[in-house]
This record gives sequence, C-alpha cells and structure tokens, in this order.
Amino acid sequence: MFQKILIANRGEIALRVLRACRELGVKTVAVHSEADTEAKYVKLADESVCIGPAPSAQSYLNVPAIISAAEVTDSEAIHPGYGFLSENADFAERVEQSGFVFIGPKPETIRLMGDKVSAKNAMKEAGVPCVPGSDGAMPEDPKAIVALAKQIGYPVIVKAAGGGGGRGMRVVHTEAALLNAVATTQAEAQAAFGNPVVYMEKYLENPRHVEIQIMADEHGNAVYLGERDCSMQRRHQKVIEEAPAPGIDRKLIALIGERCAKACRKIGYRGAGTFEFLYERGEFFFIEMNTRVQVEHPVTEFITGIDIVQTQLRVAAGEKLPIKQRDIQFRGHAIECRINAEDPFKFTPSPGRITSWHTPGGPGVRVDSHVYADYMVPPHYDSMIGKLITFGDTREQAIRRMRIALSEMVVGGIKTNVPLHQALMLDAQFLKGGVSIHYLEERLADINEVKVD
Ligand code: MV4
Repeated sequence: MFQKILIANRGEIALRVLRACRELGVKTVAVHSEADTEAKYVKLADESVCIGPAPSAQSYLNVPAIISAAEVTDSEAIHPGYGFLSENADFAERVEQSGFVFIGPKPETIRLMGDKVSAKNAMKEAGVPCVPGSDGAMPEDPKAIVALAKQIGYPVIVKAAGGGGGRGMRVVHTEAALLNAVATTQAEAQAAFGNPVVYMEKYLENPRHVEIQIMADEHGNAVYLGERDCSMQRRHQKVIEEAPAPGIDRKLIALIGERCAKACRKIGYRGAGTFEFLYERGEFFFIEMNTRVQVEHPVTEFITGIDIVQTQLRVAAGEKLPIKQRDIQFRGHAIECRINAEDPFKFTPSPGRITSWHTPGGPGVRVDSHVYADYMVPPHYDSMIGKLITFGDTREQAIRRMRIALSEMVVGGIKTNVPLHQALMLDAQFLKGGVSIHYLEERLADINEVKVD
C-alpha cells in the first residue's frame, strides 16, 4: 500500500478519500484553493498545499500546481475524486509521466471512454447491449444520413462524440429537421469540445437511468457491484439515487452486470467504473461509461458492504481485487439524497455562512459531508454540501429512515433542497418506484404552474 497520497479534489469526496486513507494507514495531502483554506478535509489531512485562487481553472484544474504539490510532499499517488480532472486522460498521463500513480484507469482507457463513439464501439464489440444507431460516427453523405435516420426510425438523437453527461445532443422528430440538426450539433461540438464528430441513436422517449458499478484490478479480474437507479434528476443533475433499481428482474441485472465485468476484462480496465444504461420496456441500452468514482457510490457500499474507495486504493497499489463475484451479496435497499445549497424549488444557488448544522443518525443512516456550523459555502463551486444516505432491509424501511433523517436535519443560514427531498419521500410515484428520467422535471412544472395560478 502507498505511504502517502495526494487528494486532488475538494468537498465531501476529499473527506471520503481521506477517511479511506486513514483506515488503510496511508498519509494524506490535501490540495486546496484560497477559498477552501478553512475546509474540514484540509484541517484533517496530514499535510495541505494551497494550489491557487478560488476559480477552479486556477486551482483544482491547475495541473502543474497539483503535480508540484505531489512532488514537494513526496506523495506516491493521486486520487482525482469526481469532476475536475478525474476523467481527463491528459492529466492521468502527466501524473504517470511525473512518476506518480493515477488512482483510476490507464490514460488510454480514459481516452477510449471519453470519446463516446469509440466507447460505444468498444462496448458493443465486447457484448454490452447498446442503443441502436449509427454504429460509429455519422456518415458524411446527407443522403446516407437521411437513410440512416429512416432505418433507425424517428425520433432520433444526434450526440457529440466529445460530449457526454447531457452536453452536445439534439433530438430530431422529422426528416425535415434532420440535416440542420446534424449541422448545428457538429458546429456546437466543434466549439465546445474541439471535435466535430457526431453520431446518431434511436431516441428513447421515456427511459430510466440505471447504471452498473464495476471494479477491476490489473491482474485481469473484474466484478460488478450491482446497479443504481439515478432517474430522479433535473437538468442532468441527479437528485436521488437508489440501489437496487426497483422492479427490475434480478436475473437481467446479473446478465448485464456479467457483460460489463467481461467487457472490463477484455479492455484491461482498472479501478472503479460505471456503465450508464437507459432502461426501457425491460431492456438495457448502454450509453456511456464513467471512469471515476461517482457521487452516488455510497448506496452501492450499503447494499454490498464493499468499501469502493478503499478498493480503488488497493487496486491502484497493484493488489488483486479482494472479492470474487460469488462472494458479493446484495442485501437490503439504500437511498441517497443529495443535499444542495440552493432554493428547494427554484434551484437558485444559496452559498453563504452555515450558522447551524445538525445531522441525523441512528441505524442505517450515513451522512457524507465536509461542512460544519460556521462553515462558509463558497460561491465558486458545485452547490452540493453533503449526501444523506439511508439503508434498510426493504425499500420501504430505507424510505422511512430517510423521512426521519430529513426531519432531523437542521441547516441554518442558507437555503437547502431538504424540503424538496421531504416532498419526494411522500410522492406517490416515487413510492411506487421506477419513475423515468423526465419525472422530476414534469412534477416540478406542475408545482410551479400551481404557484403561478
Ligand atoms: C439518450 C436519451 C434518450 N435516447 N439517448 C443525457 C445524458 C447523457 N448521458 C445521455 N442522455 C440521454 N441520452 C437516447 N438514445 C436520453 C438522455 C437523457 C438522459 C439520460 C440519463 C439521465 C438523464 C437524462 C435526461 C435527459 C436526457
């Protein structure tokens, strides 16, 4: 195991990585911006280095400053967390070239998955079911584009190869709108990602977002840790995640999970990863792969009992996966509510000083947060200030525990989305389970309509 690692991130995930290090006896270096000097993980880390001013571009995305911090502190490895540089292949390469271990997949794997066309090709090749579409980049010939869309059947969706996570895509309902949509998406993709390549898929109108967590080592072992349902989202920001996904056939999950694990072995994947699927009418369709630890990893930790962040550190240090697929048992149900510093129904950010902070507890309750009373939520970053995760023998018990936990939660001085979560924990459709990716936005539109009238 490493002696010392550098945590190239901020907020709750910096604290989560720090705790995993503590348990493994690994020393930690926190890097932080000028806005995060008072952060909890900075105080708790064995060492800390200020890497620049508040704006991320000058601190958490400042590659030379992060590498220098690793050098001056004699760190052996860098954990990138999520967001920021976590899926930047050039960063992973620079880390390795500078003699450090990047806690994640190989740079070429990140690059393969970062290009959504090559990712889809690789996964299709490896036997992972994909959304029907262009099988690679869009043809050049306009006639071929029109013919392809006709063959796929409208509506279709045009996506940028350099996009992902909801950026650079356009739904097309008619042949009349097709070629303009392709040209516009290409131009936007060039401007946003420096890559004009686009591809086409059948547009699924009312799917769920279900993702499979995998874990792999560099000795050819890979396992799947079940799925998470992340359909409760707004503008591509997940609001609630849960595991298992309600109402999906366990045999189908096992089949898709095995396919994902097999694909990881085939491409030589290393570390934690997530296969994103759309699930509609009993079928799974791969859309993208995330090559990092995800915000919602705790729900999987609850139902499997596996510490995903510790396992990331172990496999990065060259150890074999500590678990075999047959040892992994899925037990109970877990739900995560993301707590954001924002207006609960208008979603405007609400940074500022937290005057009081009381977190819930009790059996099956976990709070992952870096904040505390008197902490100043900086306006420069993501509004997520913590995550509330509950576990129960059944989904109903996890929900009951979440309602109690939310009622115990006190955050003074700023607005949070706790009231939204309280409303959703009583929502009939949520309680039934299996809402689509459009459900929350439609429900919020209803709420706002009532308020206007
Ligand atoms: C889709 C889709 C429907 N059909 N692809 C959006 C984020 C990116 N990861 C892929 N996305 C979608 N791709 C096909 N062929 C609908 C979405 C989508 C979505 C997916 C997951 C979670 C939330 C979403 C919200 C809007 C659209």
